[in-house]
Amino acid sequence: MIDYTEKIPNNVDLGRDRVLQRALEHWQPAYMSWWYDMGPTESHNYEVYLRTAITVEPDGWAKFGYVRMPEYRWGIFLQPRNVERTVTFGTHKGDPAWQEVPGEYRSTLRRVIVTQCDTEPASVEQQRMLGMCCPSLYDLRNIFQVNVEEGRHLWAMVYLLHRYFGRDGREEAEALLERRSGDVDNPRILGAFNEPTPDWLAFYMFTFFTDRDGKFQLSALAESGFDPLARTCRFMLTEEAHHMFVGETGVSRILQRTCEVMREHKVEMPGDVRALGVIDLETMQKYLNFHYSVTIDLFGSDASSNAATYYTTGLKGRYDETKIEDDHVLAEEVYPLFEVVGNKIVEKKVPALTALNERLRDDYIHEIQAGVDRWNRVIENAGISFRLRLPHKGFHRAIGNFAGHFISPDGEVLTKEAWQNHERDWLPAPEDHAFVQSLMTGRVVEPGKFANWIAPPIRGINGQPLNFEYVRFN
Ligand code: BYC
Repeated sequence: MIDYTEKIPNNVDLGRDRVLQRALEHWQPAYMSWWYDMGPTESHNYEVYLRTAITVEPDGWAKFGYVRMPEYRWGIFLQPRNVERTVTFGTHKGDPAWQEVPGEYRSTLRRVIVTQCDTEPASVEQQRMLGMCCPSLYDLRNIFQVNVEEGRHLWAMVYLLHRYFGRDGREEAEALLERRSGDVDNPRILGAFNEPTPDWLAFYMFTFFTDRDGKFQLSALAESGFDPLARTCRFMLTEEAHHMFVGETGVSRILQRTCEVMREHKVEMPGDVRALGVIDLETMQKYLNFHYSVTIDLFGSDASSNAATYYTTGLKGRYDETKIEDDHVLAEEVYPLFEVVGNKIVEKKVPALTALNERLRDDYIHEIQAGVDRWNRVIENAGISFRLRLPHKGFHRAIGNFAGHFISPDGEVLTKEAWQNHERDWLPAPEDHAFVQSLMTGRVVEPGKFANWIAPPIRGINGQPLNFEYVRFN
């Protein structure tokens, strides 16, 4: 059990390292100040029915109860150490896993940790206004749960920076509280984390698509030969599952509500559907296209020498590395990539080591497709013929081989003009955003009530009923 009377709850024996403890206690007020400025708007007096980690054991790792959010106990939890763990891939394969940072990999490792870490506060910043237009208390509680846990993930990574990277690490930890999502002068590091999340449909799409990038990246880092990073990421993954659940069920509930209204009123045309106060399926497809394309950019360039270095040096593995049956060195392997030649997309085999970003992206796409299939079953069960589709992986890309090309959702290489002629059919236009936001002008906070554009969930949180008072406003 984690001791919650400590200033910084932890299972890393922080009390034994006074210097580190003081450094983190010094960072804590800066974090709180960031939370007050950039955390959920107007939430400081609310009491929220939240889960808090109390142990890192797989069963019963969290407890539920009301918490005033600024008093949430953001702690540092690592999965317990396995003393026999070895590096499982790359040139150090078979060596004992590192408990300290290997000097020669210090700056590379720091860069990977900072990039991961930067996404956590970014997402809180992106979502900070959404509580003001929530569709129910249940959903409000869920977004707050996601937000406090992203805050905890920031703590998890900042611990690594402070503990293992000395002064540079402390400076990076400060910079993490200074960058701002979407800021022109000091933006967040990765593209998708500078995009606004202006409404709840965007929020659910983000938690379905982008949090799942988090899952895949954390899984790859959980294979790291640097053991403290691996153990940190393992525990973060436990919390991540709920975030993706919020996204998948959120979109699913919107689809269900739209389909119910379409059937009840026998309407199909987007304008008629919108007139009934629900989100048309065509708009859902456009949001999907946007969130999918900006999220697959997060995996980096298709061919990347950085990715090869991360792997060979044992710092970042593949998804489910230890379950893959091959030599875990990949010196001889090849992997297919796609590139645009003239007006065609052609396959090209490259050394598998350089294609590791693409491979992780493909693993991700495979899992995403299964989620989209589940959404389509909601539409199919309502007897409606529309189907959601993942666009071609070259569609609307800003990173990698497809960047600078104009690829249609069907995978056709177009001219810039032809693409622009269709852009409004494929991506949310300002009027689509305006419509979605017009449904979300105020918040629905009566226990058990849900906004007209979304169906209630099947069950409440932690066995509580749907009309439970998930948030008390005081
Ligand atoms: N936007 O060699 P390349 C999550 C940069 S989400 C802007 O292809 P590499 C979460 C790249 O940084 C998971 N820049 O890159 C979700 C590099 O710059 P430097 C986050 C981009 O290194 C929801 C340059 O382009 N975790 O946890 O192979 C809520 C050359 O690129 C982008 C991680 O990403 C982009 N989209 O791969 C909350 C894991 N893509 O360094 C949380 C850690 C690339 O040359 N990060 N660039 O200046 C990594 O493993 C790698 O940095 C990347 C990029 C996979 C992101």
